[in-house]
Amino acid sequence: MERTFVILKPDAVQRGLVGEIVARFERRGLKIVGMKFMAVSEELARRHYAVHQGKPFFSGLIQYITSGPVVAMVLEGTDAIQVVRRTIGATRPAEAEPGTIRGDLGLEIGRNLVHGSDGPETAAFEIDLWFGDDLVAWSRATDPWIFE
Ligand code: IDP
Ligand code: MG
Repeated sequence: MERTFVILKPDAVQRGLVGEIVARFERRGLKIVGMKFMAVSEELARRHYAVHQGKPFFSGLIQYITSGPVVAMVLEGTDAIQVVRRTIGATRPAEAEPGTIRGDLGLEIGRNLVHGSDGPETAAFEIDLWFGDDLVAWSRATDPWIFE
């Protein structure tokens, strides 16, 4: 079983899309093991997006992610990292497939609604950065009908 880290970015919260987006992950079968509604400090934003430091969009990205509250989540499931990335869709919403979150709900790269970890090392780093040990391992009643 794999875990991955997700952010519903400030535009998702401001547009009232939290329920819509969480519902897509739930329906997919992913299990919520961490979730919090929070303001993002500039320090946390810079650490989270450290790999993008120096790129032309970096300061705009920090401004975007700190511009309002977010919902941070840890999701668990079979191949959760890849499944979440594919459920979210391409970074550029205009290129994201219809049926994906970005492909159904977004238009611009700087307002692309959701973050999902891009690999096992990133997921481990991001889960630790945002949640530490503040996760809930639980047995879900539907697990046997979702996980074989
Ligand atoms: P990802 O979120 O699909 O993993 P990354 O390439 O890791 O995409 O970029 C992180 C975030 O930075 C994107 O989700 C987007 O919000 C923002 N971003 C990336 N490239 C650009 C750009 O060219 N212009 C504006 N924002 C960008
Ligand atoms: Mg990324």
